[in-house]
Amino acid sequence: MTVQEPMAPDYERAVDLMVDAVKVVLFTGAGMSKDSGVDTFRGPGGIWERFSAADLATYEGFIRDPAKVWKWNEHRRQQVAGLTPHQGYLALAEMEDLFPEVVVITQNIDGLHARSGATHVVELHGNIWKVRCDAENNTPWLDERTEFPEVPLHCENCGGLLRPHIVWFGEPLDPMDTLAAQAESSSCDAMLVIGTSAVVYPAAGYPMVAKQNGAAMIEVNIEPTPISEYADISLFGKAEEVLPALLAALRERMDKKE
Ligand code: BV8
Repeated sequence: MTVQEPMAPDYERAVDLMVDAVKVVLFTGAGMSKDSGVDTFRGPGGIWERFSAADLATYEGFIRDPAKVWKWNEHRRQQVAGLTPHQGYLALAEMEDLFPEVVVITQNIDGLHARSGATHVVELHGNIWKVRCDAENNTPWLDERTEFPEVPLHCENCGGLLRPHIVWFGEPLDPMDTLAAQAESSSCDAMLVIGTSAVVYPAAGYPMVAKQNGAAMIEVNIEPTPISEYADISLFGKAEEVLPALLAALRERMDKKE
């Protein structure tokens, strides 16, 4: 059986689906940051092939060994701190000039969307640069240190454990974020689904919410995923290459329209 090679991206068809959109949602996963040097979770060399999600991305794992989770957090902060968002990130930020409403819904915790100029970002799984007190379960605050004086970190207020403001497996997402993601996904005209294996829920459900509410769903990935069959079109290629090419095709079509 010959494995069908993914087709070259059909940008004109993607532009047909997006050009008249009023609201566009940009839904992203770890593959969006791969070209900036951030490891993905699944697939060749992925994080969960090398590290245990149970130890590093669950509350039980954190309570079992908080120092180990804080060392892991410190390592990922150091991996992300000096990174420059690639051209694909900048292309997404520039889409805010092309459409009346652009909302980013990301599963990523690296903060690269905001760093690239995106102005409306819903971070479904939290943010690696925020912490909160586990004992007081209070409002998270920004903590941008890439080296910690001691691990685990303790709350200066009550002495309890600090925890990363990250959503671990088995933990609920912030209701404010799920409400926003549901509202934006169900009212957008087009959704770009970029760099996600679409296996983690409830996040992976939002592209289907968009589709069921009549939006055009356009996937950007290096390989097919479980939602490829539901996408109006899949643009196969790297985010740092496909997104600038898509932006250029959109600009060209919009200039002609004027
Ligand atoms: C919850 C922490 C309930 C942050 C993460 C059985 C069936 C179904 C669901 C479940 C189940 N058992 C348990 C569940 C629920 C579980 C879940 O979905 N598990 C999955 C794995 C089966 N979900 C949860 O636990 C969620 N919480 O359900 O709570 C609840 C309700 C009320 C009260 C109590 C509890 C919480 C989920 C969040 C977990 N936290 N991470 C961090 O450390 O980063 S998840 C982790 O996976 C990351 O957040 C990541 O973003 C997310 C999804 O992964 P992707 O982003 O898609 O990345 P991945 O590596 O998988 O894929 C990369 C993609 O990019 C690939 O497709 C690749 O082809 C592509 N790519 C690669 N290079 C490029 C590229 N694309 C473009 N360009 C490139 N260059």
